[in-house]
Amino acid sequence: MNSNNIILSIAVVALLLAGCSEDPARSEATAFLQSYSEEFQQLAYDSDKASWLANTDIKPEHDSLSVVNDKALAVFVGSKAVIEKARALLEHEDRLTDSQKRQLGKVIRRAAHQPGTIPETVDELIQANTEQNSRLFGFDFVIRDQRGKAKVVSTNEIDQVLVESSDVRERQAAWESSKEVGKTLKDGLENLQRLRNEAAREMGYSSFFELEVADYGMSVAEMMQLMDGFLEELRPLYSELHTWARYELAQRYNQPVPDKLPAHWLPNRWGQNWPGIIDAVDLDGLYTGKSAEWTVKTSEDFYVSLGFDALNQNFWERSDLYPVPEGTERKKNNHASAWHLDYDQDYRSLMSVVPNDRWFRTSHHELGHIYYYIEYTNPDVPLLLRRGANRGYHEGIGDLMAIASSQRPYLQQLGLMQEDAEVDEIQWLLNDALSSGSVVFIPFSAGTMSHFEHDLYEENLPKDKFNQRWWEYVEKYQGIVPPGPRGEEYCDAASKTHINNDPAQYYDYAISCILKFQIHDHIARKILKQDPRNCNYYGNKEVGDFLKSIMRPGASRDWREVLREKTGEDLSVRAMLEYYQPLLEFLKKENEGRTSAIAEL
Ligand code: X8Z
Ligand code: ZN
Repeated sequence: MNSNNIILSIAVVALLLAGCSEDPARSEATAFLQSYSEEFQQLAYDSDKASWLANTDIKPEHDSLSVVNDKALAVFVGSKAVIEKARALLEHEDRLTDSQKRQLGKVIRRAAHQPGTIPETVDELIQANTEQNSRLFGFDFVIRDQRGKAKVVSTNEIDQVLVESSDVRERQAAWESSKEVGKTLKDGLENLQRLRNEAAREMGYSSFFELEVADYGMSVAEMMQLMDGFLEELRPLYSELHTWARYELAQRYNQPVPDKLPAHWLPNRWGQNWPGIIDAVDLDGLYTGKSAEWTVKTSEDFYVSLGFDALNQNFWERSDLYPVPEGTERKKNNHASAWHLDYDQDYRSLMSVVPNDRWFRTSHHELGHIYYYIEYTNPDVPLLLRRGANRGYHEGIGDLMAIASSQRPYLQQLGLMQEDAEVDEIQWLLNDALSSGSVVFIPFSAGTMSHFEHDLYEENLPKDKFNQRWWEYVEKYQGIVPPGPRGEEYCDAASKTHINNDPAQYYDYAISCILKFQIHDHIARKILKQDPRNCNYYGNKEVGDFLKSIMRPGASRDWREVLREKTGEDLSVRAMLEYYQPLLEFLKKENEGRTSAIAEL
């Protein structure tokens, strides 16, 4: 055999070997990811179980237990060995599979929340997170009656005053009471700002904000551009709604028409949605005589009608779905959430459902998260990719079902509305634009929240500017002003749950809002062949299959590709603007001769 033949033979053998055995870089990644996932699953489960207890029964001993478990998880996910191995594997990126690269990205970003190279900071951060949560949800909100007698109230009760009362003084008292909690959270927020940034910067991110944005495969500048684009394109519609509301509410409260909307005039503590303003559409009234249990069961039934399975026994036994009965000492986190504790069959929801429109929608929203968990918990999706295509998708599925559940044909089918009920289409649409996750939500989510958190982390906003900056953005984006001076003794941003315990991620909701209109538009027009403003998903298995095809791969596919494949479009406000087009025409006429207080951005 001459030397040429020898070289040829080696090449043939190498080719054959390459064909039948895996690239060593891939095998190494497979082995690492498998052992990481197994350990992660166990530790995360322990940490989630302890955290569940700390959120459903707030007391110091549960906080301590949660801290211990969080630390054990952090020691593992942030360990130097994990960071070094993941980085080393990513050095040969081109030899890894797409799934491996995605999983390693998740490993790195998880480590960046708690890098083991700065253990004191990580310990402090875990302690501070837990304390902030307990301070937020352990807080006693107090309202004084006309005789000055103080009464401890729940946030559900504060919300009820803000939705129902037409007494401006009573409204102001409720609104002010809802902001008191912020004062107690201000030092904690400053501490968290420092610790979160230290952790992210240790791993090379410019800030904690950049770390959270990185999960979308986007830079901070790209994310802020996306938010600013949403704000600009929806501004004309928002401006008309804002003008309309100024005049409408001034008349209702018998006050002069203000330039900017006073915060306490609005039916939500942050002005993020304005439900219940339209007299012609009494959605809360639909739920008179219904129970909280009915609300959650009806949401489940909606999903089941589309071909999803019934929720497992574990969900019904372990979830904490209703307010703590009066006279009970226990305190719980009163903000709705959905949990996937073991990345497998232990999924639960934490809510405080009472039978009204807000909780009807919220219950659909939370079950959207739960059904997403169920769908991507399948053998094709590795544990680390059991997530939404991006976090916005996770928020979007349940919100989509909330839009679907508020469509008239569905409400009629449930018997909540008479078949022959006379409905003023435009008033219905107007109510819809003011409801949660709709037009008035964008200035809050893409504007106030995203810009404030951007500044908090990216610019290290100093504590003595927290409140000033917050209100600057509330006025600029939402056209809302406080009822009186709000100096730096307050921290009104921190009265919003997410600022404390779901930080630097509120753009998720803005994205989910835009996205859900695109998916809804596709379902209504292409699958149901019905009007997107008047359609019924109930019982349609094709709709269910379409949703499952989005949910089932979890985070194993690129979110942009999924959107393009499923709707034929990139992320765009088109569908949302079309949905509200008749409303824009109506409001322009309605507002003729009135001045707008919403300037162009
Ligand atoms: O926090 C939530 C959900 C839990 S993931 C209830 N939402 C945002 C909020 O309440 O501020 C849903 C819409 C926006
Ligand atoms: Zn959610």
